[in-house]
Amino acid sequence: MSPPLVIKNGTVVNEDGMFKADVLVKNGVIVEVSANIIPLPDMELIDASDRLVIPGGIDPHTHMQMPYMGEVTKDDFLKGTEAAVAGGTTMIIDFCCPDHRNGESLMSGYNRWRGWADPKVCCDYGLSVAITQWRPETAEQMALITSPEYGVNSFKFYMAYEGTLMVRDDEMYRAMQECAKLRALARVHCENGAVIKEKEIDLLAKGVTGPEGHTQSRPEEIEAEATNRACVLAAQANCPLYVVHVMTKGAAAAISHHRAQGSIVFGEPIAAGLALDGSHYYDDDWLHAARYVMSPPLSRDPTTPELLMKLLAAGELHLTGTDNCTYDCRQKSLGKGNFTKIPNGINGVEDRMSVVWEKGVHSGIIDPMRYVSITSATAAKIFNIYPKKGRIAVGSDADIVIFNPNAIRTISADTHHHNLDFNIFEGIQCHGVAEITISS
Ligand code: DUC
Ligand code: ZN
Ligand code: ZN
Repeated sequence: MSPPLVIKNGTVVNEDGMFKADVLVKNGVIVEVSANIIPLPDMELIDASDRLVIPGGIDPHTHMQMPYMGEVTKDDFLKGTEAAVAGGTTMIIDFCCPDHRNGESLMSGYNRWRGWADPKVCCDYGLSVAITQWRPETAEQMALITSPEYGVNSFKFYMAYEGTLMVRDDEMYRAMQECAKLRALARVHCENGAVIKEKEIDLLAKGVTGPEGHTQSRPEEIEAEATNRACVLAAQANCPLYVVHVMTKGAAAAISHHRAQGSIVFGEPIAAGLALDGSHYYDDDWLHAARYVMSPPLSRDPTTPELLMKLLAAGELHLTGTDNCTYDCRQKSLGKGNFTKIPNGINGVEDRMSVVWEKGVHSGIIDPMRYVSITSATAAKIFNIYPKKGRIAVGSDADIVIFNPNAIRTISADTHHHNLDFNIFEGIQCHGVAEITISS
């Protein structure tokens, strides 16, 4: 049991206001937020002068320890959550992918993921459960896993990765109807897996084998088309929709269009998409280019990252994640000679809080309150854990970051906490550093 903790002299920032206040924490919960709390001798004290006191980040999109294509992502639930906490994130929502296509029940997959995560995590976490096939037993299993005992309230659908994770439109539509019945959220990876597969075949036949083939097989229009289709199917099923990793202007435009029709759609850009563009896929160094291979790919339009931030500012997009899915250089090298074999994934969970501050607040596009909204509060609301998470207030969990907006740090694999031998943000200078992270 930790002693009570007083955070003095800081500026508390919530999504709807910022003010000078001290914060008192007891037993993992915030018990007082007021001016001039006098610390007692048995209390731990943090002086937050010139610092912001913000809700711990919630990263709604990670793949820790994920088995895929015979490999497992390098950040397990220990290293991944260590990296998260080091960067000011105190909760992740990870994707549990049961082998449902081969008959594994959703509950068995859920138990597998809990078995990996529970002994290792050093912050709170939740699970979104992927449905990779519609089977006679799927509806019943969805109902069971969304019961209060298990706490799942969202499902994930992949419109890519044919033959492994991808669901057909009819399957997704059926499952979305079920989501609507259960009042669960449908989260969708929007790409056209069938067309991508044909494009990959064509490119390889033409001798395009390097990482540039990855982006060429996935034109931006394909993400926009799939995003539109997901929005249409969700509206037909009367189901709220959450589009994961919005990477392109076209995908963002599809979301805006459907929101304007009255559909409930949330859009999640990721740290990588807010800071980087697809020019990396054409780097002369094969390994450099391969490190950025993820799906959907980084946008080929260099003006996309800033526009995505502006759409977050305008409320057209809603929250930020990372798609943290780390494969190291050895694993990336499995795709030498055939870009389709490069494991898809990038880092982000450690650097999101700094990258979003740099590209959003430091650049002058958003204010600190909007920053809190897009890094924690909106995620907490969408996943029904607000204001326990995502707010500095009496009764909220003591997931708190002491954030120094004046500090500068340069991102590097030499200093990061990931279990990864590179960092896609290498060399980027960020104003804004999570100096102390309190998890409960
Ligand atoms: N995209 C990736 O790049 N990796 C993991 C899964 C995904 O959708
Ligand atoms: Zn995805
Ligand atoms: Zn993902």
